[in-house]
Amino acid sequence: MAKNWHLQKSENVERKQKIFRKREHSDNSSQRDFEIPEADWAPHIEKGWFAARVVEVHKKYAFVSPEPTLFTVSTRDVWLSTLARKFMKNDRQERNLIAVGDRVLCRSDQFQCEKQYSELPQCTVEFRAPRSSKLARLDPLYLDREHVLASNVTQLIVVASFLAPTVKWGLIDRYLVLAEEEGLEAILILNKKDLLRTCEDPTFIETCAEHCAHYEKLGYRVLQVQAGGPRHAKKAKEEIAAVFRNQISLLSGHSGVGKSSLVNLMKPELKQDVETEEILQKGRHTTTYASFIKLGIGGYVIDTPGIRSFLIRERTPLELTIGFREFRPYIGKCKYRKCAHIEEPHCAILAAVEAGDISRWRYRSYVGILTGATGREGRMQNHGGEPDDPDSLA
Ligand SMILES: Nc1nc2c(ncn2[C@@H]2O[C@H](COP(=O)(O)OP(=O)(O)O)[C@@H](O)[C@H]2O)c(=O)[nH]1
Ligand SMILES: [Mg+2]
Ligand SMILES: [Zn+2]
Repeated sequence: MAKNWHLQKSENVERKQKIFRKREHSDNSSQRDFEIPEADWAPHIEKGWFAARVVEVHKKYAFVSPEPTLFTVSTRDVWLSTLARKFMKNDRQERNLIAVGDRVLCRSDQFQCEKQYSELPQCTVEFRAPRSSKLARLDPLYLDREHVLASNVTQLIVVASFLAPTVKWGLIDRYLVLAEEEGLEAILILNKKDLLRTCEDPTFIETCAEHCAHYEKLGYRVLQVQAGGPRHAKKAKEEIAAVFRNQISLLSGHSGVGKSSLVNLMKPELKQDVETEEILQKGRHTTTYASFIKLGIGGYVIDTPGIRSFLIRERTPLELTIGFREFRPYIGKCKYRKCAHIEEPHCAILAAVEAGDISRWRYRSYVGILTGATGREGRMQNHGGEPDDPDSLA
């Protein structure tokens, strides 16, 4: 199996190089002209132009909220926006030129009657400020292109439920890799603690306790809470609020784990729909698009949709070892410079796993991501569900 992996990997490298060569030669000017540092916006600002925050991105349009100076956005003041035509090209490396959390410069279209197809005020997004951080997955339609899920967040909150749905440690690790790469603090919230209390499988309970303790040992903050469900206690609220307050948090995790329930504890400007168990079992998601929500306790949260496919772009073993913080002390200590830490002799990481200094399940996560064996769940459903649309913003 490992041999096959090496073969597959070299083919992938070749394919990737081809893509990069193509990119170098393709006209990527639309992306370049679109991104302008905020300090350089002033000469472009004319009457009717305003700074805003992207609060929701749909396929053909986005919602933005005016934000004259940073962190003054009211997510109740919503404008319907489209992207300036000149930027609607299909030669870009990113599926979406704008993402939730982007700071943008908009031109009001209030008086252009032909565009009036909504009650909301309308505008065109002319420029975007560079992103201080971004979270992206691979576009399920074009695997050489990124789908930016959110930008400019200050922390990543990975939400999982112990049960219903059962926690997937591998998914948590994939999110942690992204956080490490972006230099973002990641916090784990393990929800539905009440269900764990009534669980009758002692091995599962033990594994959960061990894994949570291990993440804490690695330096991640871990909260075990009950955000909703029957008779949920209010006392967890302050502990949760302390995590969200005055941050721009990106909430990620499978549908049904309790993300909206968590947001609703933080006095959001817009109350979030909480799925009923019945709807969840049928597999329908009401939160389809990520949205930027102002919290009454201070700060903002971006709630991401229940994404079925969370495939992160290919990484070299070196890139990936950086995403696993406990692997870092061993970087450069293997016999072979290009060691992938799979089966090579005198591998420092394999030795650390043997010695118990790196946990076996974190190591398995590493191998899963490296070989592309994890994260493909439901990719086919998604593939069929999303139309091939070059003008799509989402
Ligand atoms: N038992 C229990 N159910 C919860 C808890 N938190 C949320 N739920 C329920 O789980 C379901 C999904 O919650 P929701 O917040 O919509 O999850 P989201 O899809 O991640 O936004 C809803 O029926 C909630 O009532 C919890 O701590 N315990
Ligand atoms: Mg939700
Ligand atoms: Zn190695």
